[in-house]
Amino acid sequence: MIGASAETARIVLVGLEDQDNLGLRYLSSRLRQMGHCTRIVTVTEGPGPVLGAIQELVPHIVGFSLIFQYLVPQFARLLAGLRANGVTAHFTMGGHYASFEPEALLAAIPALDSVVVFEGEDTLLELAEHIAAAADWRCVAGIAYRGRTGTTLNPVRPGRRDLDELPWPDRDDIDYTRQQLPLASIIGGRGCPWKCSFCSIVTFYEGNGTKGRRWRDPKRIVDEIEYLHNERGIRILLWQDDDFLAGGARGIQWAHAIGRECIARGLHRNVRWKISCRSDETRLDTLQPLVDAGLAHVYLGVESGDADNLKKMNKRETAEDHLMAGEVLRQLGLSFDFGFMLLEPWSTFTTLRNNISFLRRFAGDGAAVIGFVRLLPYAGTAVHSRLVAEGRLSSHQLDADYRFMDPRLDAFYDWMLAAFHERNHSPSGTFLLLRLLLFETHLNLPGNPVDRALKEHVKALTAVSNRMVLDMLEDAAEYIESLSSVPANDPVLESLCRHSIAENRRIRRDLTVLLSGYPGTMAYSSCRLQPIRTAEPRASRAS
Ligand code: B12
Ligand code: SF4
Repeated sequence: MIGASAETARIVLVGLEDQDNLGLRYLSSRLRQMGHCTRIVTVTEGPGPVLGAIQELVPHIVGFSLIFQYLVPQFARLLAGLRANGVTAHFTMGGHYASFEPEALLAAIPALDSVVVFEGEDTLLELAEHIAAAADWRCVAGIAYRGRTGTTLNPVRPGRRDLDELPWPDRDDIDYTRQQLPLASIIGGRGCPWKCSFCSIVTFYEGNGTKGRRWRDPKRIVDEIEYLHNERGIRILLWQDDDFLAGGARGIQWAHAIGRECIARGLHRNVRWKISCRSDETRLDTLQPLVDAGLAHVYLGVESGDADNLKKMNKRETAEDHLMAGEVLRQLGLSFDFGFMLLEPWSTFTTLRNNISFLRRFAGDGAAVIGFVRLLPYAGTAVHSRLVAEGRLSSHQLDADYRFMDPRLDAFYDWMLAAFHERNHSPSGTFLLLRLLLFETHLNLPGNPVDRALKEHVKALTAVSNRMVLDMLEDAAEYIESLSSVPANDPVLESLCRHSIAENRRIRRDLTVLLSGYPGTMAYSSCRLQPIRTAEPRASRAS
């Protein structure tokens, strides 16, 4: 039925938008390509802004993007609020969690009419056209809905092989020029050939038969970059490919082809890139051509420095790979940050200690800010299935959770959340500020020359903050391991927690003093815009 509807469909799209939400923006551009009318709204706690958009557009469908599983309760409240306000449009939802657990989602959100599984561009289009034409939408491939005898899951719609058939994401409503340093998200390909046990990327794209990596054409990608720079003023590109260099020699050739094309069009002078990749791909000969083309920042999926953890995570990498990657990034003079899961469901005090000493070697010098979480078993991942098989998966409002094998590690985790919440998870906490400052002080753009003194100062402060965290982690781990069980309100742990918070505040004060001398920096604005938050919830999501 695609394209056959005489009726123009009206669709409001709702989702979280920390950075450009490319999922929603690809959905919107595909719908617009076929002549339909869309509006994108950022999800909020109350129904206000979404309701406003609905009242203006009077949509046939409201589509919600659930890429983050932890947002289920917030979406449930939002949808209930919209229904309570008299909205009768068809409500559908898509994204990773929605694709893996459509039945649970329909049960959790009674206001939902359907769920779109896996990539949604063509399914949402067909659904919208059926609904706008008042035709029966229950036959649309790639959706789930409540049938008479339970959830009906229609046959999955096969994904497109050729991503170049899709129009560029719809960015019409974004005013990039309002940003201090305009930055945009872009995606060069979809999927990843690796099989890390905590990651849902593999199973998500396996789900609609597009397993592996699909690349867009480098020249067309650079057309999009050229448009973003020339027409929209973009200076920083955030590549949202999960692993930009995935795919072996072919993946590297593809990345280099983009780099060459950027240089040929002169874009390397004014546009800088951030990519995500693996440590074993972080080699001088691979990255140097990308640095020449504009690469400025790398996010490394390190995840662990302990051999047993890395095996459980199926990372197929070693601590040495990570350390070598760190050296390459230092040699190239790039700023970098990294994902790290200090604890995973099979952790022991030995793996914990190994991780702490790895972090000291990896970033003790302050080249990157040390942050850490605990592995969460997201739906669609091998870890999730393994915990189900072991009978260890617990769940709170659909947010999957677990307890450690050694209950003292639960006590350690609770302590860790309280001790570092302010530093690691507050919107203007030391972690985010130092990350931003490391990025800014390495960024070499015309009109934004590197300030060497500030750069050295930031690195030194980062080293102080990192060492404080590692010392605290070590002390708490050693103390807890020496106990047979951990009493509630243990005075030693409480004192360590207070000490950690006080030390972090001292470092943050030094940072504020330093920043007051650099009022032109993004970090300064970010620090002023967001006062520090002091709450210390035991939120499993903060992991
Ligand atoms: C960019 C990104 C971010 C950005 C935010 C992006 C934004 N929207 O603001 C940042 C860096 C902030 C981020 C943070 C986090 N992220 Co993130 N992130 C991504 C990433 C790498 C790319 C998203 C993207 O652009 N995809 C490309 C588009 C085209 O695909 P898509 O979003 O899946 O959309 C398609 C379909 O899902 C579907 N669809 C999606 N929405 C809808 C809606 C409707 C109505 C329909 C019909 C269809 C549909 O159709 C779309 C088009 O085909 C994904 C991985 C990935 N490849 O998707 C992880 C991912 C979404 N992140 C993930 C996680 C875990 C996190 C964090 C929790 C990490 C952490 N521990 O802190 C945080 C939480 C963020 C927060 N604010 O609370 C997980 C989510 C797992 C889960 N099930 O919850 C993912 C899947 C990574 C992974 N490998 O596991 N993230
Ligand atoms: S964690 Fe990264 S490398 Fe591993 S499967 Fe996911 S996207 Fe690929």
